[in-house]
Amino acid sequence: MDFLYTYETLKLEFPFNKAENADFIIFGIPFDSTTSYKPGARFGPTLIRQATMNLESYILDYDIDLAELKIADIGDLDIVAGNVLETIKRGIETIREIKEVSPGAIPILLGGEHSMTFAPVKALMPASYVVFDAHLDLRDKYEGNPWNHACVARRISELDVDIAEFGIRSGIKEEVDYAWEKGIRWVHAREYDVDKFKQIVKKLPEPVYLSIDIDVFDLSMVPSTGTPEAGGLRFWEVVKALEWLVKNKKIAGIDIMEVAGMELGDITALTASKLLFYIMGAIARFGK
Ligand SMILES: [Mn+2]
Repeated sequence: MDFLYTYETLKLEFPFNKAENADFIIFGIPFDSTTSYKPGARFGPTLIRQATMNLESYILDYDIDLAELKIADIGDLDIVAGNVLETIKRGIETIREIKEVSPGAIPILLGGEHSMTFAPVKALMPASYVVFDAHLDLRDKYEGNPWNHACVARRISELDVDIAEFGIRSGIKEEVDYAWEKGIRWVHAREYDVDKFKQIVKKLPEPVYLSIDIDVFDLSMVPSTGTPEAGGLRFWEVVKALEWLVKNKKIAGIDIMEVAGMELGDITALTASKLLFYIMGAIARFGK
């Protein structure tokens, strides 16, 4: 199967690795043209894949071997540097192709800047959007651009999708007011725990799209990201919430975004790759 806008790149090496009848279809969007602080998210998909080479495919606490799952990696999106909308359009097209080839597959997007999350959400039209992020991303415009990474949750809110945000510790008054008006629930990083996550997410309609901006973690774990913020979450308190999520809600799609970096072995990519393995393992182990 050839996808219109993807090309071969460093691929995750799982034995199954074909799109037809896959359970998980991974693809990258190596795009970072609206990044406002630290650049490098265009290298995220490659760095995450490369970092998985450090990991065992067997997940100890799940007794699951990812090598036995139907995982396909279809490569990276052929992006248009500097052109957010054209790249999003190609992303939407690719997600639609994925669903045609393998209707039961869960697409997993590796970013790339967070603006790209609009593509899978628009293509999949889930009932809810659950995001782990340091930032509210509810600005109407940033630097004059409504498609800036800082506006992605706002654009998604306009699709009539229920939204809940976790691990937040950065935003402006306009965003807080907008969240209040629109009934968007958000939990500050210092107030976050798995019980709060469950209380909010259990009320959300299915299916759920899950977005993880890697900057939700404390910056000591993810120094290479577009806009790092101190005071973030720890690894297991996110994984435990995700286990509950996949057990209790149908998942439409997933992304891991804003992994930047300039060198192989980057800490941020190592964090993201471990999370990617846990997400697939958790769905295989507990998923509904
Ligand atoms: Mn963020």
